[in-house]
Amino acid sequence: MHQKVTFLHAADMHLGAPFRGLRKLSAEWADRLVDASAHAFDRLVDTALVRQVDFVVMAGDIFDLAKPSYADFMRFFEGVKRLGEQGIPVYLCTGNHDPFTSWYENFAHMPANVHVFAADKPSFMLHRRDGQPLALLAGRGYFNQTVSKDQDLAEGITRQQAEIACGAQAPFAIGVLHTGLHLDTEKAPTNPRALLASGMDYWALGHIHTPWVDNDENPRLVFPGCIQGRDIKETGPRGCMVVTLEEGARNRAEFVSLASVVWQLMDVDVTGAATLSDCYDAIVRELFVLNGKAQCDEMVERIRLVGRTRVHGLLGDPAVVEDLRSDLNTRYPTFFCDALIDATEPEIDRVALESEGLFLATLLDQARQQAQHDERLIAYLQDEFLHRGLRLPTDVARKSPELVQRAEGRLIDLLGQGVGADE
Ligand SMILES: [Mn+2]
Repeated sequence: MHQKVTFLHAADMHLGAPFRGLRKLSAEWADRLVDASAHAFDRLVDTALVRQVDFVVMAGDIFDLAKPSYADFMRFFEGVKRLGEQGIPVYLCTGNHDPFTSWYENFAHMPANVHVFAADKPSFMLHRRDGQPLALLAGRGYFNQTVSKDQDLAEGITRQQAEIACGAQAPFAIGVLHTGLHLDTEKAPTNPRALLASGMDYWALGHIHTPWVDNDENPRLVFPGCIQGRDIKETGPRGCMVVTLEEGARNRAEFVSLASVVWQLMDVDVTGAATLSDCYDAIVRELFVLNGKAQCDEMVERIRLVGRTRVHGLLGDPAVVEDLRSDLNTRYPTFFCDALIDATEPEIDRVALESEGLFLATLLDQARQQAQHDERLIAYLQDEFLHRGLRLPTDVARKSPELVQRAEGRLIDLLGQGVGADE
């Protein structure tokens, strides 16, 4: 019979994260996000119970701080205890936020189902089911906050070493590390090829906050990401992986969303909006569309208004934009817009301008003709950059249509404001 193991792989829970940046804008939303982290952790425990996993692996940064608050510690303690009551062990390693040295005192008080990997050397554990070896677990945690970037935490972690240390063979072998892998070379990096050659079936990794797998078809190196996004750099759903390893089959890592507040960056196209109220309606429509896709209760979003609109001039006034933002935040309490950015362009009525034969129309026509000859435009820019001792960015050719459009908008704005005119 083919053996099979199912486990929950989580990392970077960052319990107690203070959401400092957001706190300056809205204390209420910063508090909501602190709660959201704790709720995401509770949901993690619920997921493990509902899925009846064999065990849970946590790959570091369980707490945001080296010295967690009593409330955060108890939240964690109660959660892992609930797992223990259903016979589910937890195998964990420490991370750079909550290294071994600062946790050490607290380990003595962990429920008996929690097993912590050593941090001064590789350590090995054997998980049994019905008395039979099912999985070897091998890992090593962060010892203190500054593991040297030359120190390879994966060194000595192989299936063979695990078999020797545990005095047993098992159908599955799982590595557990908090590492930057090759994605963050500042934080205990290690070589992915060496991990794949170690004889481990699966590496449960932590540190990278965005979900990442080395291979969609057969994931072996996996970051589940953080369980709750902390700022606008951590957009989209966040959660954990439910992993199934089966003899003779490919690995499966199913992402399970846990965050109740999701961060989003959104562009709202307000092309053709004739009034501020049209802009407002366009934003609200887009908010609900995005929220439907985001699998979350609440959303913090950063909105960029784009497109050509008659209200471009009005939106140039920061007070107007701020009014629009605060109106949104008052009327829709499940969404919070942390910043509203105007990136609109003025509406150009070319036909009208050209028929009047204005200076502006002639100018725009010239600009448009120039823009159509890409190589001439690039040569001109090349000269201008050289003249100033600068190197022309390599992506300028690809971006040129967008740059020309922006330059055009800027020109119309400046002429409209009378810049350069005698005053
Ligand atoms: Mn982290």
